[in-house]
Amino acid sequence: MVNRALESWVEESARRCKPDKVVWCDGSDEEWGRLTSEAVAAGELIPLNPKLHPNSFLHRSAPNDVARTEHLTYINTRSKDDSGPTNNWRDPKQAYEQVGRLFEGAMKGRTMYVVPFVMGPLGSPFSKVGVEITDSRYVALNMRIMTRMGKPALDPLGDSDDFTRGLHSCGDLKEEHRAICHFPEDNTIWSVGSGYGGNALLGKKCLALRIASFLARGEGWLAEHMLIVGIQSPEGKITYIAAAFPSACGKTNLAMLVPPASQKGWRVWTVGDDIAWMRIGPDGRLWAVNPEAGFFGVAPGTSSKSNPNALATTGMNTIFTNVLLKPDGTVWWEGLDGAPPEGGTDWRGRPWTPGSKEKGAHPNSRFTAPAVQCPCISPEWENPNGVPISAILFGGRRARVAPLVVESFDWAHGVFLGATVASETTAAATGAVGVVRRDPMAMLPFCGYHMADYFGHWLEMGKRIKSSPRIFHVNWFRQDSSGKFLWPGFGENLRVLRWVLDRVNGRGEARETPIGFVPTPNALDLTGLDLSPSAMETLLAVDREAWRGELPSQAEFFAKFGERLPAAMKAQYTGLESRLNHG
Ligand code: GTP
Ligand code: SPV
Ligand code: MN
Repeated sequence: MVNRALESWVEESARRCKPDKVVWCDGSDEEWGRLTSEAVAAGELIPLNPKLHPNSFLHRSAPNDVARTEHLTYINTRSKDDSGPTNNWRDPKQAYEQVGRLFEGAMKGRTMYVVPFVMGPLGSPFSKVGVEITDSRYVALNMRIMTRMGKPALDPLGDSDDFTRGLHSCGDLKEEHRAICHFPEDNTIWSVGSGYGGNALLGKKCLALRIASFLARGEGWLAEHMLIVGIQSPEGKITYIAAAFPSACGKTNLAMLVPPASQKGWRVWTVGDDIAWMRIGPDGRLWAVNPEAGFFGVAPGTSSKSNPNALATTGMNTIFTNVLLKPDGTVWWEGLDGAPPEGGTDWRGRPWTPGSKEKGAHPNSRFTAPAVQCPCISPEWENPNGVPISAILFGGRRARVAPLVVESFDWAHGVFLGATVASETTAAATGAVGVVRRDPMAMLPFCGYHMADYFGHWLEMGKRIKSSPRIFHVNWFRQDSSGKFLWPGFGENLRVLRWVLDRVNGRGEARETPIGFVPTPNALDLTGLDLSPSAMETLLAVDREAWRGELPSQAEFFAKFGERLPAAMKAQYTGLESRLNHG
């Protein structure tokens, strides 16, 4: 079927970008074979050892293009106010003009790929169709793994013009010629100057979070930077939770958690590792789908000990980006099992030995792998109706202050816990690493509209959900005075999840503190865990002084929003202040 709206937009884009040819992607295996062969011939992909990594490839990006560039990412609403104080903004007319110039002739000598895709399970009322026009084979191939790409998208689209238009070109890959622009009011994304995941795979952060959060507010649902996981008890009951942690703060790991030996009979099922779209179902509960079809996961730190399921997922049909290449055609990164290899080629293509000063893999090196290959993928992961969510976790990377886990008093207080998440920055975005910043709901870089309105939307959703999920805050990253993590994390996080489930089920002991309910010393099952009582005490402590010290930075953050901050959020802040000072 001919879709006139789509065809005329492709023609218009081709007139602007002037590619040598236009290729419509169908998402077939034949196409994958052709594009990967072309990419290998062009030096964009290196084939890995076909015995050990069948149908898998290494890609090395430009050294200045290895992470999201938040300072060059824009929400271009007609009114500046609507994008809010936490987003970069440009006037849409000006942005189309200025960024349009960067696209002018940008694809000369190159091929323009037209990549139709669906975000969400096929046939689901949650799902959205997008089309990305790109001059990057690497992007087209990644989109094949990360989305339902090609024919499966054109069929449901029919002749409708209701699709997100994403235009992408690598341009000259210079940061000074880079812009990742969102026009939520036009359902349009223009991204130029980067080939990196979050900047260039437009279905992911650009559509499924920034554009989707804008649509979700209008349509009464939630688009969140959250994993979705099912936790099966020894009795066989599966409870689903969603969790928002900032980039490179543990979503993929929690989504694929392997219970430690002491936790007999427990199992974990992965539904999603990065993004959740959540709607109120006919029963009044909150239901979630994973809009993605693959994982774009952090490689460093992934090992058979920390995340065996992720390793198994990457066993074949995987694209690795910016990892180290070993002479035998396999890959390596810091934190993978065993001793570092004798030698290899680092992420920049230079010879590397364990004695090298620089890392072999970039700290934000990644794997792109199909979700179906995950050994613990949930049988429900493509259920068009999603899975029912019983608890929501917010979390951050905090060396101090924030305890291992705290439960909110109610929904509005939970929204406050989410709104005040603070976390140390990571290598997932360019800029300094390890600096504490406010990252509300882990959505600071991904909210497509005014953050104060987003808080308001969360508060409104709470009023509409019947038996709303309980909201918690967790922190796996508390350190001792020598900088060592106090909590073992990874599989052991199940112990915290079990307390969360206990609370959901009206059990689980807790003490009330000014910041919320914290487990009593015996409420967590610590059998088989080698953890000193004093470490546990620190992990569950709520230090009034330290929390009073948080207040000015919370107040300063909220002050950014002025009168637009919902009164209920102000009330939560003054409530905390008075509990800390007088409680
Ligand atoms: P994005 O894909 O950027 O959104 O990240 P993510 O939230 O999925 O993060 P991921 O699970 O990939 O973890 C990032 C880093 O944190 C990896 O190096 C992990 O090894 C490490 N990590 C994950 N969970 C834990 C934990 O429980 N404790 C500790 N100490 N480190 C963890
Ligand atoms: C993140 O940075 O949160 C990621 C990787 O999940 S990216 O898709 O590049 O945004
Ligand atoms: Mn992410």
